[in-house]
Amino acid sequence: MPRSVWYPGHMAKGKRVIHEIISKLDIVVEVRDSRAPASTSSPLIKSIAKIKPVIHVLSHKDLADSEKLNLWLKELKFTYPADLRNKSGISLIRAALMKFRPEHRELRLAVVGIPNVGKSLLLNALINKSSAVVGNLPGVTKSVSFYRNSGMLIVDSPGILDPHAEKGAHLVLSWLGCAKAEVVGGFENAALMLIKFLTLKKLYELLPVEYINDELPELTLERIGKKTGCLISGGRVNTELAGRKFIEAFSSGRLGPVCLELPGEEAAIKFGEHEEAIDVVQ
Ligand SMILES: Nc1nc2c(ncn2[C@@H]2O[C@H](COP(=O)(O)OP(=O)(O)OP(=O)(O)O)[C@@H](O)[C@H]2O)c(=O)[nH]1
Ligand SMILES: [Mg+2]
Repeated sequence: MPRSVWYPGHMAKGKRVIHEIISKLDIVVEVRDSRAPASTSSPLIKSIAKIKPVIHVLSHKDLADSEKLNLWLKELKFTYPADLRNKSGISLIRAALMKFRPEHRELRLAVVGIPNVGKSLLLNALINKSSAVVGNLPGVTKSVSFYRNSGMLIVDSPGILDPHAEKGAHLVLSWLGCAKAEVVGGFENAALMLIKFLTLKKLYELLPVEYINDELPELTLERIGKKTGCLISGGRVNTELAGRKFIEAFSSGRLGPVCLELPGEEAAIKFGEHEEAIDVVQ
């Protein structure tokens, strides 16, 4: 099966439009997720940073392991952690942005990032209005749109992924709800890889069962399935549903705070053995 990723037309178009309007902006805000500050970086940000000032917002601070997040904050420049649901961190971000406002007009900025990191929620907080649509699925914003208030003209943009990224990068994103699980072989596969990852990192507290078999993630998923009522006839476990429930609990923070990677680490995960599971999802 050919190697492919989730890269629907609205992402390609969004990328093109951002590049078209970039020269008219004063600054760009990149949103990443505090739980994986490297894996959730935007594939566009390096080229944008060559031509415009950029500040970085690390969303989901409320769901991140605070000690590990602090290591990232020491490492990264122009970076602001935020709990966007509670609007904590917004005044510092606004103050940092307003330094780039020209005297004669409002500040023009764009919010960019991969899917589901909180771009639209940040935009709403900055303009003090619930104008942009927010939703807990990747791919809610499908086009570039403009919003205005509080001395700012802000461009919201669709979440854009790197179509050439490693499979491991997409796995991490699927655990956080930033990429579709179908791309990495479905929820069962994404969950098995997450169990494997958490076991390798000895993050047992994030696994919602007591007995964990280090060698057999399938057994752990089965136990999770039994515990969460994912049973089918004959007392067997619906492993796809169990995987879905586990991934949803993990990504929503119900299993506890987490930071999947540390500064200096190359990537959160590199598993090559399931390459054949990759497929196109539109
Ligand atoms: N707990 C928590 N949830 C957040 C935070 N930021 C965003 N969310 C949630 O993440 C989900 C995605 O938020 P959006 O603002 O729609 O994300 P987006 O980046 O615009 O997503 P796309 O338009 O799909 O690319 C929503 O359910 C938000 O409530 C945060 O700091 N903490
Ligand atoms: Mg959005």
